[in-house]
Amino acid sequence: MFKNFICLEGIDGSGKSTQIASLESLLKSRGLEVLKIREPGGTEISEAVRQILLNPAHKGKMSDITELLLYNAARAQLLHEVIKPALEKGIAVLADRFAHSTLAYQGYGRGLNIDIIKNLLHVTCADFFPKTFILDIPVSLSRERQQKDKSRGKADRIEQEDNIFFERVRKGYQEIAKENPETCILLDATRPPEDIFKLLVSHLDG
Ligand code: Z5A
Repeated sequence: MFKNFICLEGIDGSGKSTQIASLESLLKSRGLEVLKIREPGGTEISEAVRQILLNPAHKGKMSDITELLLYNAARAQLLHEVIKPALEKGIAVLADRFAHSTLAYQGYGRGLNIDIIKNLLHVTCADFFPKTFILDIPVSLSRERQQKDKSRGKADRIEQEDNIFFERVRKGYQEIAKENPETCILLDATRPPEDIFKLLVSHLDG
């Protein structure tokens, strides 16, 4: 695990972008150079893969295995072009989603074999795994926040899944945190953003 590689995970609307913005300001105020990334995407190739993955026109057509491999293809390219070079230069990398999204969505959500996914993630990421904070909210609150957020466009292919799918993803994240207490911290993200941020920083500094 890389100390300067930090990832925020959670279901849609759990507040990842909000916490990343606060974390970016804090790390910069501490004199660190910071790079923000979001998955899938972040390179020309990975952004092209993102368009394929999230396109609502592919709903019902894309196989679960294709989905699994495309998320990992986008990630492999991002690691190669952006994350590894940045970490090697001492730049702090803040990630909006990383490998645990694949375990939660494709593993627990889609029901693909967890051990196969873990092996695939080792092929994709080698030893590049971040310190991870999982923002935990009920699916009903996730939906509420999505509806309130007027800046959002039409729901993408994954957002169009039903609540039962997102319940499985949420449980998956809870399971991942239980299995990896050293590297994955589960935070109650129903609390106000400032409270969540204080907790997050106390874990980072502790
Ligand atoms: N996916 C996958 O299946 N497998 C993979 O391996 C990977 C991804 C990497 C990418 O979506 C989709 O790909 C994602 C998982 C899947 N699909 N889903 N669903 P994306 O990149 O387009 O979007 P997102 O990552 O899901 O999240 P988001 O919409 O950007 O949400 P967020 O960053 O977590 O939340 P936010 O923008 O910070 O906050 C949402 C709203 O809530 C906003 O109005 C805030 O002001 C408000 N907010 C935030 N925090 C709070 C608190 N604490 N209280 C009250 N209100 C708050």
